[in-house]
Amino acid sequence: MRQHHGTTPRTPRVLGSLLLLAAAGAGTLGAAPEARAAAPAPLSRVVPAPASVTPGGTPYRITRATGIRVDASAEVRRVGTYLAGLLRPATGYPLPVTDHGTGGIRLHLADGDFGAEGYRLLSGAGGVTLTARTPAGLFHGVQTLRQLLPAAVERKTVQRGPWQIAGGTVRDRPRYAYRGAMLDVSRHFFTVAQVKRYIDQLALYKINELHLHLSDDQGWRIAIDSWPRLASYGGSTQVGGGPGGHYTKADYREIVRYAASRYLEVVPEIDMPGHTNAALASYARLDCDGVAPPLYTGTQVGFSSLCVPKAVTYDFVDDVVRELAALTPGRYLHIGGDEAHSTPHGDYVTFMDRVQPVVARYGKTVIGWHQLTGAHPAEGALAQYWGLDGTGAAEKAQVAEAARNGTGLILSPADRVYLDMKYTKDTGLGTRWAGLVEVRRSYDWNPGAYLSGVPASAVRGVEAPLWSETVKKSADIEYLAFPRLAGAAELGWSPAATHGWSGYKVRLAAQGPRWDALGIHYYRSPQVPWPAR
Ligand code: NGO
Repeated sequence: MRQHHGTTPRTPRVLGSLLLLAAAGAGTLGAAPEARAAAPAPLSRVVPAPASVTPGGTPYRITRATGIRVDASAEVRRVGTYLAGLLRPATGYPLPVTDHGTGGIRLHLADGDFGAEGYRLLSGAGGVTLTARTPAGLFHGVQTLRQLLPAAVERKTVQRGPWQIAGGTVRDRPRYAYRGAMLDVSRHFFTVAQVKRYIDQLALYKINELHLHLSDDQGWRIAIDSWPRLASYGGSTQVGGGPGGHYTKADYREIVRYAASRYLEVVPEIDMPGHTNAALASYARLDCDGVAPPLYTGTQVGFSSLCVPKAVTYDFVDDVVRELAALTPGRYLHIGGDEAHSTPHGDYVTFMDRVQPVVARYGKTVIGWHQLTGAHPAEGALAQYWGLDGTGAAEKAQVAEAARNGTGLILSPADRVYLDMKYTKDTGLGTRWAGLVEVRRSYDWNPGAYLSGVPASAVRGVEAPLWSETVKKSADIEYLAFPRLAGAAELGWSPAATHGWSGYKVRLAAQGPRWDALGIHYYRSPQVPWPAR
């Protein structure tokens, strides 16, 4: 049967009820068949789970006549235009964005108890109103609205409706301000287009921080004008010996701009003093012995170090941090600090004592991997915990003590939210040094109570890192990220009271058809009751 393209059906009435039923709700004539059309998704069927849902009343139905009404503000209009862009291809409706009229979908800024990123969604027969204090809140509300529509709304060609949103109210705001995902663009390089694709996927789950791991032993990925060989030579390969690549400053600004248009802040990371072979290979004068090592395309860690006693090391750090800070409208600059196994501990502490003030001088807040807590974390610094259940008690205690002394924590426990861990022993991609991490294990933990001795207020959020030793293309990113990324997003956004695997797995299952429609290549975990394809 020819696919119906969402216009008014003109011929099928004579063909009998069967055909009418098939076209149910596709156009404006089919009043009777609509009774058979799928009921709208319940307001609670959203990932991350909303803070509160009050269902009730008549659904709103998006039709050819629906308009998107925005406040007279350029930024609200941009969010409205983004929403229209999401809905137009599959609905085939014009969905004009206007600042007048009544009904339809309204995006509205107002004071209220929304916080910096919260929103309220009110849905009824007459329309849907999203209200927030900030455009970011409206944007997150748009993601909720999007998930309440049938998965087919994500397709790029006209689909059958009806496009209904259940009646009622959603009141929502995040548990944590920091909800991140990290992409390692060093072990394998990813193009601007690939990063943008991932940004769009992150936005669907209200992730608001994109951490880019821009340098490591295998590749330096960001142009630094004062040290040009970092990118031109240090970026010229990757794990396995491929061509690598790097972002020009224009490329990088484009990533930052695109991320901002999806309300994500980019957190750039230059990993130091270890994980620096690409830099050491590019400039012999950075090496303690003045001899540049060859480029590295393997996957060992812990063998490289900047030369802590040399003055040129701090010229290098100053130049890199200054140029990177100038490209960064965001608050943070990540200085790595993990696995500095070839840096003597005293040197490590000296290095961090010198480098953290450089970050501050250029107006940024330090983030470091949690080994930073073994030095002297600067005031206001955040430490990113990447240990696992088996991490030694002394190391955990050190992190907890830093947290009690004011260091904020971002939680990325490797045996929960490292997206590069294999799901099962048969997963073709990824590694298993932190164990096998199936979807349930990834979801079922509480960031607020994860590390003992840590005050709840020290936990600033959750981040899901994706290291790319085995990850070469977007389909690889997606297979490892989905479904686990959605769980990490929920841990970051949803109140602890909403947490529960039995409810989550049902909401997660409903994302499957959406990922299919979006062309996201995901792992169909047997733990999740996916609808049949
Ligand atoms: C570790 C290591 C990375 C690896 C990753 C692989 C951290 C913070 N340092 O995490 O270099 O790529 O594991 O899972």
